[in-house]
Amino acid sequence: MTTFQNFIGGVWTAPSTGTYFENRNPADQRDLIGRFPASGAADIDAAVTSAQRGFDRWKRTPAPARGDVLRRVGDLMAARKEEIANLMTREMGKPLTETRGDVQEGIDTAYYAATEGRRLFGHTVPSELANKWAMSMRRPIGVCGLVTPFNFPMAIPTWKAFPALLCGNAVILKPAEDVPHTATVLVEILLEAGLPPEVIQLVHGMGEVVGKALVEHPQVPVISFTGSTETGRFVGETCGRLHKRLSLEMGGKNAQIVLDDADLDLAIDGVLWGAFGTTGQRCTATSRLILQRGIHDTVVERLVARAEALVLGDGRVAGHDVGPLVNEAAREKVERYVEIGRAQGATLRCGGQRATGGALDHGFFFQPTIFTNVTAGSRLEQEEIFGPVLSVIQVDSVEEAFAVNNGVRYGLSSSVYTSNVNVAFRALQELDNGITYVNAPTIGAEAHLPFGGVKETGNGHREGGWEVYEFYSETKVGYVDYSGALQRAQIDNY
Ligand code: UN1
Repeated sequence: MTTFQNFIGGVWTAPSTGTYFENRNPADQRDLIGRFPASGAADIDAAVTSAQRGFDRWKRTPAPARGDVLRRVGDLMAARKEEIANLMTREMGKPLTETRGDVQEGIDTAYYAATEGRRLFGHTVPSELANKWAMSMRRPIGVCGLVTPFNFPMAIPTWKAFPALLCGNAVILKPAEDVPHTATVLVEILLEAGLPPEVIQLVHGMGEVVGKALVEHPQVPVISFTGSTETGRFVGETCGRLHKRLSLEMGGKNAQIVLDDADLDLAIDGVLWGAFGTTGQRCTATSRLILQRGIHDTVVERLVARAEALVLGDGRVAGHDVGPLVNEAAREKVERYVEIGRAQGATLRCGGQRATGGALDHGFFFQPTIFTNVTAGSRLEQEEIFGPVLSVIQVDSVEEAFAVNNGVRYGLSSSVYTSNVNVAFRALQELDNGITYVNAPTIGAEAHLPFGGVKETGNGHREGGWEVYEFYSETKVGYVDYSGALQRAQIDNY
């Protein structure tokens, strides 16, 4: 059995605790991937000390040269795409087609970051005084603590780490304990591409121990967290108290709206992919389907038939559509929500149970589940489940559809299927989400556009695209007065 280590101080190193946890395949619990460090707070201390040394050197490296490292990272990821997708599916379960996409999102993020090394734009603007120069520029901040989830084991760490590094910061990565192997490979690739070793630190372990120590560490001025809204609240309180810069990416209760005038084939393909892709374990997953009355019964009937035909199994085997949930706690949470749905009077149309029999008995499989007659405002309709459970809500009008979409505390993504261009543009304007798709599912964000949500999904920052570079850098303004005299702004010129 392989024992993996942390990467701290420029070397692969054992945890201060001397203890390790096991990482097993969620599709087959008999398959042990390896042992990973169950690190302690002392490992975070060591990582911070080293990262500060790394930062001191890296911040002086020109941004285009930092970009060159990230371009090589993209090349290395592309060369190893198939191998990485395989190990990702083995440790988190989603089918190979999806883990390939996950690696590709990392490659896209690397190449985007590489080009940003030649931009990192500031502004030059006229001064209100003669013979005076006024401009802004971007500066690195310091050591960034990145706490990442299991569902996109490669893409999400790259969304955070690559822009942080491009901006000249040092990074401490604390990956989810369900997917430590992917994070290990990512760090190997960064080093192979030429990143100076102390610029990146990898600390494995439990969120309550090392995630907490990282968030609370006074010498880590930047925290980026993707995970549950509940944990995000703790992270936010801590960072607020310590005056840290914080980006939060949290829960979702994303809806696909299908109106009477929609292309139903397209809408049904979309909801199947949005609701049951990644076994429903995406922040952007479709967990609500809002159907206008005229097409409600037809869509439900056809959708249930399609959901029942989905093939569950090991994601590395061709022909399997849906993989397992990531662990037993996730499966128990889904079961609890099935009970809540039943108790609140929703109608279970398919699924609702663990998927068992044969090889499925060894993994955390759960049947794709659809409830109809779900009432807006009920717990099933309001709370994030993070599993293969879709709630169908019937509405009479566009206005009611929009109100139901907006009637939750989350606001990540939404989708509307319609052939009416006016309604499509109204949806872009009126749906309270960070991302709205027209005639496409709630999932599928691209790496070069800002990603994030409103309300309790986020705290106003975005990942991806150009906006994330502002999060990972500090604005510095420079004034150069070459008049040779004292010029008093707001006084001498008025
Ligand atoms: C997530 O759901 O946690 O838009 C990230 C998507 C992916 C990223 C999802 N590109 O579904």
